[in-house]
Amino acid sequence: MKRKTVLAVLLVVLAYLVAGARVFQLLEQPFESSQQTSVVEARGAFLDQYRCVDSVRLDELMEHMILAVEAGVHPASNSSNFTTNWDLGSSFFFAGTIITTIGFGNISPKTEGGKIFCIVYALVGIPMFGFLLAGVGDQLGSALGQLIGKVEEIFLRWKVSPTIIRVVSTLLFLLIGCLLFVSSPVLVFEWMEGWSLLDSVYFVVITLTTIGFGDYVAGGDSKRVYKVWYKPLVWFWILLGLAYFAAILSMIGDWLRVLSRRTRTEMGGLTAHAANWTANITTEIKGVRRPQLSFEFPDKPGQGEEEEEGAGPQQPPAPSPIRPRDSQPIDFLAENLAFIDAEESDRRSGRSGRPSPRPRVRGGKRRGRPGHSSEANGYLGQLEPPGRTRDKGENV
Ligand code: Q6F
Repeated sequence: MKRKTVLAVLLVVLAYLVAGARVFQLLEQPFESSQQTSVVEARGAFLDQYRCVDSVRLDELMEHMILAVEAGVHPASNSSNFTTNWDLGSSFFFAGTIITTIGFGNISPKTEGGKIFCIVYALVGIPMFGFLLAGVGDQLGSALGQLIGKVEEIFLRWKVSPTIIRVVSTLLFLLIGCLLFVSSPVLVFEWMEGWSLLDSVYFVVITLTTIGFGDYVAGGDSKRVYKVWYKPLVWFWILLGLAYFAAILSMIGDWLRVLSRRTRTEMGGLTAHAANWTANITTEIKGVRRPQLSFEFPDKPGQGEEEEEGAGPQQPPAPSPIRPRDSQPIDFLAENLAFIDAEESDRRSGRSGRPSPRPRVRGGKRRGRPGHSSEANGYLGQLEPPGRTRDKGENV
């Protein structure tokens, strides 16, 4: 990616961060103040009711309780109903939050040995899990692809236009995936955890994006007795759901890239730069495209970055002429999909104007979480909406 582009994207991300910060502040700060007031009131009421209690002693006790909670011990429980955070099931769960990079943080190592082992465990486990996820994504992609492929065949027999088939396939991919990995788990969580609908959806998204706040943890309520099948089911859901969400996030990334390409082209239609853009953007997108799962290294270690700065005009993507968004929404959607497709097949067939037919690995550095980088990015590419991956010829 050119340095100028990086700066532009940096600015957009900064603006996004500031805007997000402002919104969160407006939403959360009033609630926080009300909590603050209520806790001060409760303390006052307690001291009023039990006048023999020394307020300094009370504060000391509360400090102690807070420390206990931070150390993962529930201060309210007496020694008879003491529950450990580190039984085998919980430790297994903890290991899972490491290698998936979800990192809920509801339990974390407090000892030096635990922290050191955690470092080593993560460095080996995260790539290993990425490898597994790539395989799962691959299988899931072909399973979903087969299903949707049947629908596509029916549509083809009806002589429905490829454009509509493409849009329908993408929508089906979204719909089936959401049913399997969002809606039904949400119902299960509402039932098993007693969470509200919002809390359940929030948990699903925060978990499968691997953000993992840890404010809600499925299977983490020590006061509940869970069914034996529940935690294994959550594990299974995590495995498949992570692969699905990775594909969704990658798809949204594709859309954003197309959007930025369009915006730039439309804004600059009158400037002298216009002619260069297709070439530039093509290069950029190719640079950022997710690499296929590959353990090969780039031909030469240092190759890349700078050479693209001077890259001459490249073949523009064949379909998707850029014109203002005056067309129907479905056309707009299909055009963008077609554009992404063109990029994809361009890249696959090596029509990139680059000597090396191999996708470069450096694209793997983007997209946030470490677990989703490098070869793990392969799984982003494995599970894709049908019609985009399978070259049927009739789709473009
Ligand atoms: C679980 C558990 C949760 C909390 C430490 C995420 C893997 C399912 C537990 C699960 C077990 C014990 C999730 C599995 C991953 N949950 N106890 O297995 O006191 O909170 S604790 Cl949600 Cl990555």
